[in-house]
Amino acid sequence: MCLFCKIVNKEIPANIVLENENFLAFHDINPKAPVHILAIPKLHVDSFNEVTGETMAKMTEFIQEIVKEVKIETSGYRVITNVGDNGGQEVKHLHFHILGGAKLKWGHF
Ligand code: DGP
Repeated sequence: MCLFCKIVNKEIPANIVLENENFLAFHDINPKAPVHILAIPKLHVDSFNEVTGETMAKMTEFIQEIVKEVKIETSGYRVITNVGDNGGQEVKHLHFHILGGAKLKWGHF
């Protein structure tokens, strides 16, 4: 079972921000910004390459709930999903990084 599936199953602890039937959000263990949350589908999907439009529609609403919950909706934030080697994806379970709480830098190569 993959690392994030273990977090879904509560076999590995995580600092949970929001949870519903289909999705889970928790603080990144190695934050790259003052706010750094990961949003994942509970059902395993390898990456953005495989996700369905149906799941993405629900994921969008879930991420919108998260940014309201942690009060970064108006100050601004960034949503990123890394895919594959060039994208720098380390954990092979689809996750969206939600970064905020400070002015973020841009440019990655
Ligand atoms: P990515 O490089 O896009 O696959 O990002 C994986 C992220 O997952 C990375 O920012 C660190 C985070 N991470 C890795 N292991 C754990 C863990 O056990 N718990 C938590 N909360 N985050 C983790």
